[in-house]
Amino acid sequence: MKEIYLAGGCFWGMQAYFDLKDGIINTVVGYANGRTQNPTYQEVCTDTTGHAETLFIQYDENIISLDKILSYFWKVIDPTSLNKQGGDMGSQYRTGIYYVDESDLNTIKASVDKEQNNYNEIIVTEIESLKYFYPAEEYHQKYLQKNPNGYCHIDLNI
Ligand code: MHO
Repeated sequence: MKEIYLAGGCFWGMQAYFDLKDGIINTVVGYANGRTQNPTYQEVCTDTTGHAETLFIQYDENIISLDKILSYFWKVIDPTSLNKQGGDMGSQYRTGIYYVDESDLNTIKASVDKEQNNYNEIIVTEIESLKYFYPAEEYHQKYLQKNPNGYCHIDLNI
């Protein structure tokens, strides 16, 4: 079992999207790589905590590779958009790839380089080691399963 953390805008859409993919064993939405401890959603929404809405993914690498996960990630984000995805704006909606395994870095960098060929503008997706991750409130977990008609900034079927 391996782990990766992805920020791709509103986290409940990211969760609903990746939960549909084979090999994704477990996901948790939360707040990553900010400056405050145990942030609440309300605090993160003030754009002062530095946290990014992030999806924690545990995956079975025998079924899905990190490269494949990243190719799905690129499909649903605009990596050239700074602090904005879909209708949502603010630094919590920046895109990011936060790794826990240093040896994933080559795969991540190669994936970014490949994706850059699809854009004239520079990819601004952050690539950092994971520093903090605080799981979000329970009502945010599997939000779109609980609220099937809820807001979603991405197409879940691609
Ligand atoms: N525009 C959405 C974003 C939610 S997502 C968890 C809302 O305010 O409901 O950031």
